[in-house]
Amino acid sequence: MSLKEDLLSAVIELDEDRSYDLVKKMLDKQTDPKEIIEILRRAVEIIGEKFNKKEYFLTELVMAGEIFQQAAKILEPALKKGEEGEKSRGIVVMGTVQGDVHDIGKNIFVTLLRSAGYEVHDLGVDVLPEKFIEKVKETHANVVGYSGLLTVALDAMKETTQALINEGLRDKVKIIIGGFPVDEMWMKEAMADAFTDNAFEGVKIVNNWLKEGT
Ligand code: B12
Repeated sequence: MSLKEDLLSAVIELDEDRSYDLVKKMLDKQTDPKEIIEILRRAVEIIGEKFNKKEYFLTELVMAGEIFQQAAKILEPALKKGEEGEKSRGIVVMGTVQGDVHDIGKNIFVTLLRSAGYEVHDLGVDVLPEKFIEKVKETHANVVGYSGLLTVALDAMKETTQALINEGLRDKVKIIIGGFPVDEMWMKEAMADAFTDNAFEGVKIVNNWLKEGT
């Protein structure tokens, strides 16, 4: 079995120690950290399928989230390599919107943004619109990112953008939304500027915005 296959099955089997050892081994062998993130993401997806088939339960999903988080911490220095000493490329305020606690995907996006050189203010999960407002004002952010995996997250996204409009901040930021059910309809309803269900793609979108100057 290759290290990649081994890592995929270690995460799916929720074997924490083996998962972290394999991540370290792969880094030692110069595997691209983005490739490792992709394996972790795929493992969580498979765990989700097992959950749907009732082979796994909520505890396993939570554990999968923790393994992902810890593995991402091991990867962060490698992802940041080459960016050291560079000044921030822009400021991003990010959070999983009110009513939603899913954060694995959000954390991937945050990790990738930080490794691409952005200053990211991660507000966590179940974030109220006023928290976004507060942070945007405080940091003079260029970009705001909403994550949401529940259908009800759309309402929270709309409310958050409405709050930005009410505060006169909407024209000062670009808004990107991501998560499981997001699509063009969500983007329009949430009055956002872009959507994606792929964190790597999300970083490209932010790069393009900030190249153009927000
Ligand atoms: C893991 C999981 C959980 C874990 C979350 C752990 C954690 N720390 O996040 C726990 C157990 C807590 C959980 C709870 C619940 N869950 Co849940 N969960 C999942 C599951 C299996 C996987 C989600 C996941 O992490 N995927 C992997 C990540 C990497 O993918 P991702 O989030 O899409 O992120 C990628 C992109 O979307 C993107 N991205 C994400 N955010 C952003 C943001 C931006 C700006 C950008 C650019 C990109 C980006 O980047 C990532 C990589 O490319 C999904 C089913 C599935 N297969 O998706 C259900 C699912 C999302 N959950 C669901 C439900 C219903 C719930 C509960 C209500 C269950 C319950 N009865 O209690 C609660 C809700 C609690 C709440 N208030 O939020 C439903 C949602 C249905 C719906 N449409 O509303 C799903 C779809 C399962 C199902 N089929 O029914 N869940």
